[in-house]
Amino acid sequence: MRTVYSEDHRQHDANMELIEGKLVKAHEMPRRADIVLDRVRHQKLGEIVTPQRFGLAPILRVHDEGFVTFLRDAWNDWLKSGRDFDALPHVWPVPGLTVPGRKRGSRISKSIDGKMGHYAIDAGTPITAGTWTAITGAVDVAMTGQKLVASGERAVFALCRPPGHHAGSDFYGGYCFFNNAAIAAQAFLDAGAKRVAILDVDYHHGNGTQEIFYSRDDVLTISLHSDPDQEFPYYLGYADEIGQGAGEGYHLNLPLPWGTAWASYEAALQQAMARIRQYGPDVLVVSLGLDTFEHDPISRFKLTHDDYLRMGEVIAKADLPTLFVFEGGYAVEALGVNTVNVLSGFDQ
Ligand code: Q9C
Ligand code: ZN
Repeated sequence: MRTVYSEDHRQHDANMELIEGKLVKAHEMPRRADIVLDRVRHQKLGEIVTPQRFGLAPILRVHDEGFVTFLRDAWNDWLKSGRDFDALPHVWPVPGLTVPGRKRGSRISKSIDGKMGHYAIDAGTPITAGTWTAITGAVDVAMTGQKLVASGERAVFALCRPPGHHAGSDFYGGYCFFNNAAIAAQAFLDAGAKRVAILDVDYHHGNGTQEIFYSRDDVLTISLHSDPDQEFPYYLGYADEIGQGAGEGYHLNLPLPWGTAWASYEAALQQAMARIRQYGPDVLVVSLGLDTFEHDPISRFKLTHDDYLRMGEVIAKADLPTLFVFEGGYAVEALGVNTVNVLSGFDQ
């Protein structure tokens, strides 16, 4: 399988993140992509392709224009406000801090701090000098993969960084800014696909992807993740979230407890694959997070190196054109092996 990769990711290199109330070194770092690319080369997975440029059009099919403009200008606005370190939000417009009954966004403060609180879901996602270059580059990577799959390749790996699945139509967070997988899924539809399935195997709930397609039946979203009663993003990812309106029944959440190992993970994955078969999509997008690994520093599942080979084999059984989009995974030294195990398990 071919891998799409761009050096642009390197421009997003945060110093610190706020995690569980504490400032620590950022887990989402350039080395994550480097180590995966090294392993792709070492295992001779396939050719490495440089992305084309797509501009803002595919992004605006999924994301709100005000949100896109905010991200484009955020670093400059932050500099102008006199700060020279990474930008993190620190105040949020909870309902008690807004006029009762007024819709979210009816007043967005002109200050960068107010804007960040409006658009961010957490304080763990720094905006840096190179964030805009990296996030538009990540979309180019996903879109280039989408084009290759749409023109007949069986499977492609989009080595996107930063990740995307926590980002929704008008919010960022969980290390994510633009939803690379959702943008690719929309592009498949725009290119003529009737139905797209998104399978999210990242350790965390794919809340952004779910939000973007929640009222629609042309994209089936399925997420296997750590129970939001225990884990980020806490407020979404419960089993009773099934979609609304036309989307009712087209969004499946499979929350699993801390400590989950392959036996129960595989049972949930088989349930997901059965739902995908029943849906009969034209194409499958996999949000490929590797933070389910037993030694991930911020996660609590127990998958092993070999389990990722099996994961790839199980996903291949759907026998669909497949775009893998890289998401989370923070046990950096193991990330290359785990990622390429899924892809080579799939390719067998
Ligand atoms: N234990 C992705 O994997 N911080 N994002 C969690 C609570 C946010 C992870 C802190 C983790 C986001 C793409
Ligand atoms: Zn994750």
